[in-house]
This record gives sequence, structure tokens and C-alpha cells, in this order.
Amino acid sequence: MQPLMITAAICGAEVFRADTPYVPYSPQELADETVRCRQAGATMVHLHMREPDGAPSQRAALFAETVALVKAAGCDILLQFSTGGAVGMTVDQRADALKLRPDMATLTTGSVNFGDDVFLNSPPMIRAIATRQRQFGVTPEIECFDTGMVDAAVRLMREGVIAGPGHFNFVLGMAGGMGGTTAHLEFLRTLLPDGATWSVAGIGRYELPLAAHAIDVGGHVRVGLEDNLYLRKGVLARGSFELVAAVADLAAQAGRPLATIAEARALLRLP
Ligand code: KMH
Ligand code: ZN
Repeated sequence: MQPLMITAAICGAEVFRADTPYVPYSPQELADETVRCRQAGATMVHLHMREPDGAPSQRAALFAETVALVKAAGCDILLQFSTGGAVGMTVDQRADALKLRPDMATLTTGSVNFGDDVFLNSPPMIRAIATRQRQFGVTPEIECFDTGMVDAAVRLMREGVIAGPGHFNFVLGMAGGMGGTTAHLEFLRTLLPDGATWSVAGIGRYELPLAAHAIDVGGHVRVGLEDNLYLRKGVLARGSFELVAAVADLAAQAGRPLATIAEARALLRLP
């Protein structure tokens, strides 16, 4: 089995201080949390930005400041920028920070109901973001909130818009998207191109059970406050690092080693 890659999704765009006091906003807070997650076993950090008042942001200057602080702290971790941003942002807003050439960036290959909103990813929007990723040499992580998004990604591979076999992240258990049971995950796995790598991000109470299942069957895992606030029922995680540590414990119990950064680069076919 491949060594386990853990991605820490440390703030997202929909979690606020009113929900948990532990969500990082400023570049310094985001960098400090990234360092804690690396120390707990994370191989990659999935980054969104926030304005000082907590409003979701995709400003490249904030990404640049955060990355500089992570590097200044001597933290070697793969950097993955969100291109999903927040509901309602334009493609130009969502994709602007690709010019900083992170190791990876997300690419959602379809639209999905998102709470009471729609996370819109029309075919022209998907192609525009994928084209910008190719232009800057940024490897996509294909975000799938529902079945058709896997099929759409495979079609884009056939057309040469994105390179196969790809790295997929299944975001499961969100209201409006695909459910969060192991049956949902096992079905999605049957759709993957040969040789693809995959991880799972369970939303809310699905986070740790799906992580445990992924560890058992050879997949990879994303956890963090973007997806789930609780370490266990009624107990807030004091940061994404506690959720990363919980996954690292599950991996140790299952006898699955954590990937080094070099191993993760090779598994993800990063340049
Ligand atoms: N915040 C969501 C609308 C991504 O990071 O690429 C989109 C999202 C996916 O979080
Ligand atoms: Zn995200």
C-alpha cells in the first residue's frame, strides 16, 4: 500500500469565528496552523485566504504572504491553493493566485448545490481554470462533490484539457452533494482512471470514519476545520492539527506509514 498522504484544509471559506474560535484568518495564523499540521503529520496544506474581518478572499498578496511565512518557519509541506474560493466569486478572482505557482491547486469539475447556494463550475469556467493551471505549471487536484464530476474529469483528460490519470479528492457528505458513506466512496473509486491517486474529505461527522476507511483501502485523506469542526461529538478541535493527529493515530494503528514530502511528490507526479 502507498504511504499515507494527509492534507490539512485549515480554514475554507465558510467557517467563521462564530462557529469556532480556532479557525485561522491572518497570514500569520494560517502559517502557524500549517506548521502545526505538518508537525502532526500533514503532507499538504489546502489554503483559502481571509480578509482581516474574516471575509473569504482569494487575493494573491495574502497567499504570497502566507507562503513566505510558512517557508520562513522552515516548514517543508506541499502547498495547494483553492481555486474554488467562495460561492459567487469570478474565475479571475478564484484563479489569480495561480501565478504564484503553488505545488497544486484544486479544480472542481462540475456544479453542485452548496447549502442554499450553488457552487458554480460551468464547462467554460472549468476549462478556463484548467488552462490557467497548465499555463503556470500547477498540478490540479480534481475535486468531486458528486459522481458526474469524476466522469467530467475523465472526459477532460480524453480531450487533453487536464493530464491523466490525475489525483482526485472526493468531498462527501455535504448537503447538496454526494452522501458520506463508505458505499458512496467505494462506488466513486470504481470510476477512476487506472493509476489515479485519490483522497477523501468527509464533511462533518463523516470526516473521521471516511478517513479510517481510506487508510484501510489504500487511499489518502483530507481533514481540517474547512470540513469539520469536531474532534468527537461535542468537542471542538482546537485547530486542524488535532484532526491531522487523529488521522495519524488511525494510520499508526492500521500499520500504514505516513508519506514523506518526497514520497508525496512522487505519488502525485509533481514536477
Ligand atoms: N468554498 C467552496 C465554495 C475548493 O477549495 O476548491 C469551494 C471549495 C472548493 O472550498
Ligand atoms: Zn477548499
